[in-house]
Amino acid sequence: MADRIVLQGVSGRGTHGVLDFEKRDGQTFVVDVTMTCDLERAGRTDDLAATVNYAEVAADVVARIAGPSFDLIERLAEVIADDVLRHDLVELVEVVVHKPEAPVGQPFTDVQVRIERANAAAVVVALGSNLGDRGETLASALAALRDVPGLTVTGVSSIVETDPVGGPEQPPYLNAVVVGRSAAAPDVLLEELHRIEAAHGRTREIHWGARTLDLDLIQFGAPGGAREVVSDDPRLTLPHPRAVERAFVLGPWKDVDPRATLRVAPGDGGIRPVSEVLDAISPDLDAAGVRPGPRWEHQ
Ligand code: A4P
Ligand code: MG
Repeated sequence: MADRIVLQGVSGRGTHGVLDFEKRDGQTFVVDVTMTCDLERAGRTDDLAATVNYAEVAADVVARIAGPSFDLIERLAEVIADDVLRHDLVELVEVVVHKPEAPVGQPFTDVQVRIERANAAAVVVALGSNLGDRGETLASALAALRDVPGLTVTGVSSIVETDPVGGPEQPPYLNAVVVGRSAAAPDVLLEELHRIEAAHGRTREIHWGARTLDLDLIQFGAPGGAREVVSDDPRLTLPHPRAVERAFVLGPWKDVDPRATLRVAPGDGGIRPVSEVLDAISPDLDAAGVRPGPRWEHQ
């Protein structure tokens, strides 16, 4: 996939530079941004929400040029790249900062810094609890997830209360879904999830039985994207094989990311919007035993 949005020659006055007069008088900076992202859905739907709004990116760039002064254009390039990578669709960004009036001391036409940065993989984690103080457990698990090295939480669903699915007779669950970006590999992230489960008193006696905390890795990498991981390894199956049939996962997932997609089969045709999969299995969440739950504690 090599779709790109190229934004060139965004310029403004800024005070970046090491020398006093640069910080005092300012000068012109020019920025080019190249974003690698999957534009097929935008092309098919003609929907602005399915792409990256380049006007927004340009406004962010100008705000950084005119914003607080940095000594180095390397730093300016880095913060611009960080801003662009907040757009979920962007997989890779190249930022070029030109400083054509730089105090070089010799005749020259331009000096540029060019950097390339990749977005970490988009990940989806489902939380469940049906033993003990369920709300407190979910809140504490969320705090622990925010502390996982290499994991950035970008969205948290509302909590739902759900009838148990499968297993022996057991109390109702509280479920929620967290989305984020992981710089850590899938197996490393799973280990962290297991560590958080254990820290919350999780034991594994009965398969599908009641538990203080269950953390499942639902998806690693956007379906069809460069960092997607598909695996049938029983130690880590991706995407999670039962997510596709579970309203208690799909409901909160759609809540936190209405545009989310899920791989239901191999190949390009096997990627479906989560909202569609949910509608197909249970158009009525209440009838599927998924009801609004309590608010998040201490958030
Ligand atoms: N494993 C493989 N793939 C994954 C993955 N994508 N994410 C392995 C997480 N773990 C994965 O899981 C067993 C093993 O699966 C792990 O050692 C891991 O290496 P587990 O958490 O020890 O056991 P479990 O949770 O009893 O089994 P499992 O298969 O994870 O159960 P589910 O599918 O999570 O179902 N009803 C409601 N309403 N709400 C719920 O949250 N949860 C379950 C558990 C049943 N019914 C429910 C709910
Ligand atoms: Mg589990």
